[in-house]
Amino acid sequence: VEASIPEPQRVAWTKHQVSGFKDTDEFEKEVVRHVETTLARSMFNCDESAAYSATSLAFRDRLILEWNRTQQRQTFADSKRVYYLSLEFLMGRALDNAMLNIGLKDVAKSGLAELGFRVEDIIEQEHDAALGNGGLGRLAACFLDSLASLNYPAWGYGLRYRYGIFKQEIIDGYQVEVPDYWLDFNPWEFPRFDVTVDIQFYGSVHKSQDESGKTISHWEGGETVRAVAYDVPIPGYATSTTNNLRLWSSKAASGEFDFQKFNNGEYESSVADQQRAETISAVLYPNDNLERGKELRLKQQYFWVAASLYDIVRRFKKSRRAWSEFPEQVAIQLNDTHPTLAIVELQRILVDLEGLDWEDAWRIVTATFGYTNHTVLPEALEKWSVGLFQHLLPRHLQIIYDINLFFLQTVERKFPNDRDLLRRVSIIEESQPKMVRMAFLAIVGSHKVNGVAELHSDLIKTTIFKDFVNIFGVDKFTNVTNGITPRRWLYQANPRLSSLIESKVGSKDFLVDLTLLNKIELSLNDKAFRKEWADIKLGNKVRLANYIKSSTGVVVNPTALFDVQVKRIHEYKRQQLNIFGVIHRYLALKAQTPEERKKAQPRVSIFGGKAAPGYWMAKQIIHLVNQVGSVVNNDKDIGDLLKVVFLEDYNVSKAEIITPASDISEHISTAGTEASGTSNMKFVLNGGLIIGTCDGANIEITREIGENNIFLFGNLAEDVEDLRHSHTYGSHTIDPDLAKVFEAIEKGTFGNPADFASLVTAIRDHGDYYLVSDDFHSYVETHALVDEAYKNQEEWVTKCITSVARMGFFSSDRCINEYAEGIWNIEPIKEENQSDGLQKG
Ligand code: GLS
Repeated sequence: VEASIPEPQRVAWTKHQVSGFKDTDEFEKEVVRHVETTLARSMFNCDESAAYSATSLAFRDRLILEWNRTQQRQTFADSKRVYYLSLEFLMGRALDNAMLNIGLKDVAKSGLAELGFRVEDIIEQEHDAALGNGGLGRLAACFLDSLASLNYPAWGYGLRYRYGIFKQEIIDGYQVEVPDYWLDFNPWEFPRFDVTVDIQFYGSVHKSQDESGKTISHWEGGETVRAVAYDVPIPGYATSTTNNLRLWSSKAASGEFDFQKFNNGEYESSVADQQRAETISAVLYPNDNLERGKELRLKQQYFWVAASLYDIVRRFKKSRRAWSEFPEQVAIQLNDTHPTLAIVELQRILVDLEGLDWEDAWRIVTATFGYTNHTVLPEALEKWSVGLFQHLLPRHLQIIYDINLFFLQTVERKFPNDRDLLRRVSIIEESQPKMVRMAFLAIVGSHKVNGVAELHSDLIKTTIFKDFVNIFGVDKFTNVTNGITPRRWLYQANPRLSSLIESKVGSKDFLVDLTLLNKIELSLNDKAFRKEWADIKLGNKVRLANYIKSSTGVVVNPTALFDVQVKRIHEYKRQQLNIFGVIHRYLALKAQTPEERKKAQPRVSIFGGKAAPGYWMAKQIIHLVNQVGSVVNNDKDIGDLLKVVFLEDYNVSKAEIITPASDISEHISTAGTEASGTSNMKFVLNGGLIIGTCDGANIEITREIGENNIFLFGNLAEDVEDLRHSHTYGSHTIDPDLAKVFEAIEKGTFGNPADFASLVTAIRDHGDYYLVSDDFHSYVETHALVDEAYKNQEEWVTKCITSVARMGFFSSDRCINEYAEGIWNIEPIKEENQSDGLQKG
C-alpha cells in the first residue's frame, strides 16, 4: 500500500504527520486552539461547558490518531476479528475514561488548572451516553473496554439513537419520563457520510432460474432507508489500541425531501419520507427484560443488522478470500436475540446475492455466529408474528421457513416419530397467530450458546433450551460468567481506594490483571492500611450524603449504615421486598421505647432505578418508596435511625458516585430469575458487602470471597416451582410480619392505600409469583445479622478487605479472554515493541 504513494507525496505527508499532545503545555495549546477556533470563543467567555468541549476535542483528536493507527494495524495483520452486535451500549461519560485509559489525566488536570478550571468540574459537564437500559447494555460497554485493553481486533455495532433512555424525574413521588436529547454536542463521534448502506423493507419476492436451472430469489423492497455510520473511538487502557464502535443512524435514501412535492407546495408531505426514515434510529426502547413486539422495533433490528453485515461482508471481500474462509476471518457475537436476524441476513447474502449453495452457506453462517442468552424470563424472550415478518421482510421469512425445515428434518432423523419434540423445538410456534421464536433461531444458527453466570447457564440447559441440548449435544452450550471493567468501576469511580490498593500491590498492574488484588490480603492486619481503608469509605459516603442532600433535600448521617439498591425497577428484582423490609423496620422502631431505640443501628436506605414507562407495578413501587420516605424522614421519633431516599434518574455517572459509598447493597431477586447481575460485582469491588439470594453471579461471588463475607438468604432456585405451585393450589399464608406491613399500608400510614393496593394483592391474593412472602422472614432476619455485623467495625472492615482481595475473577478482561478462546478463536494484535499492559503516561 505504502509503495503506491509517490515519494514526494509521502515525504510531504510524513513531514506533517500529526501527533497528539504529550505534556501540559501541548495540552493547553490544544485546548486554547479549540476554544478560539472550533468554538469561536475566547478567554473572556470560556465557561465550564466550553472548557469541557475544548478538553474533549483535544482528547478526541488524540484518540482518533490512535484509532487510525489501530485500524491500519489490524487491516495489515489481516487476522480474524470479532464483531459484537448489540442494540445497547450504555457507555456513560467518555472524557474521564479517555484521560485515564491513555494515562493523561494528570496532564489535563494541571493544564486545566493553569487555565482556571478544576478537572472534576469539567468532567461533570458531560452528558451520559445512555444508549442502553441496564445490565445488558452496560455489559456491552465493559466488553468494549476490555476488548481494546486486551488488544483484540474488535468492533462494536449498534444504533445511534437520537434519544437514549429517558431521563427520570420524580414529581410528587411518581416517575415522570422526560426525553434525553444527548446529541446537542457530542465530540466523541465521527460521522462517516461516505459510509452508507441502503436498507430495504417490505416489498415482495419473485423467483427466476439461472442458466443451470437453479432457482434464484429476488427481493424487491417497497421502502429504502439509508444507514449512515458514526464511529466512536474506544481507547484501551495502557495500550495504543483504540477500537471502533460503529453506530448507524437512519435517514431518507431519497435525499432530504421530495422536490416534486415541495415544488407543488406540499411542504408537509415533502418531508414525511425523511421523518419516517429518521424514526428508525430515533429512540431506544426503554424496556429491560421485556419485549413488546412492536413493528418499529423489528425495523430497528433489521436496519442495524443489515447495515452491519453489509459493512462486515464488504471488509471481508476486500481480502479476496474464498467464502469458505469467512468464519476464519469473522466472528459475530449476538448480544441477546435482538440481532438474530443477522443469521438470516448472512444466509440471504450468501445464497441470493453471492450464489452459494444452501448447505455451504449454512455451514459458513453457523460457524460465524455465537449467541449469548441474558435471561430466562418468558416475557423477555423475543417472538415476532409471522404476519409481521411476511409484511416487513418477506424474503427473510422464507429463509426462516427453510432453516426450520432443514432443522426439523435433522431432528426427525435423530428422534424419529417424536411429533411433540418437533412441535416444541420448531422455530415457528404453531400458535394463533403463528410466531417466530427468535431464541430458537439464534441457537440453530450459532455454533455456541452461552449463559452469563453458572446458575443461569445451567438453567437454560435444563429448562428453556433443554430439548436443544439433546439435539445438538451439551458441548454447544457453555457458560461465560459476566465481568466488569476495573478501569471504570475502580480506577475511575474510586480513585482513592484504587491508589491505596496500588500502594499495596506495588503498581497499577492490578488494573490489567485483577487477580493481583489478592496481594492486599497480606495487609489485612496492617493498622494504617485498615484505617485508610475505612477513611476512604467514609469519604465516599460523605460525598454521597452531599449528593443526596443536594438532589433530594434529605440530610443523612454519613456514619449510618448505607444500604443501597440501585438497578432497573422490576418485580423479579424485588424492590418491593426491600421497601416492605424498610416498613417493617420502621414499625419495629416505632414500637420501641426511646431507651431501646438507642441500641438500634442507624440506616439509610437508598433506592434508585428506572421503571419502564408502561410498567404499572414498577411505578407503584417507586411511588411507595417515595411515600415511605416522606413519612419516615419526617418522623421525630426516628431521627437518624432510619432515612429512606429515592435517587432520581439513576445512570452510569450516578452509579460512579453511589457504588463506592455503599456499606451493603441488595441483590435480592427471586432465585433463578436474575441471569447474572453485574452491579453485585461493582459493589463488592468497591469495598461494600452484599445481601443477596442464591441467584445469578451472587453464587460465584460467594464461592470466591467466602460465605462469611456475604449475607445470603431466601429460598433456592430449585424450590421456586414447588413454592409457586403451593401458592396456587394450597393455602397461601402470608408471613405474619409481612401481614403487619400490609396492615400499616392499608391503614393509610403512607398515604392513600388504594395507590398501593396492587402491590399488596399481587402477593396476598394473586399467587405471590416472586415469592416475597416466602422469603420475607429470612430477609428480615438476615438484615438483623447485617446490623449486628456492622456494629463490629473491625470485623466489618476485615470482611470488606478480604472480599475485595478475592474479586479478581470478575474482571471483564477474564470474561473477554474466555469468549476469545472458547467462542471466537481470535488473537490480540499489539503494536510492535509494546510491552504487556504497562502504563505509558
Ligand atoms: C440482563 C440480566 O437481567 C442481568 O442479570 C445480566 O447481568 C445482564 C447482562 O448479562 O443481562 N438481561 C437483560 O435482558 N437485561 C439485563 O440486564
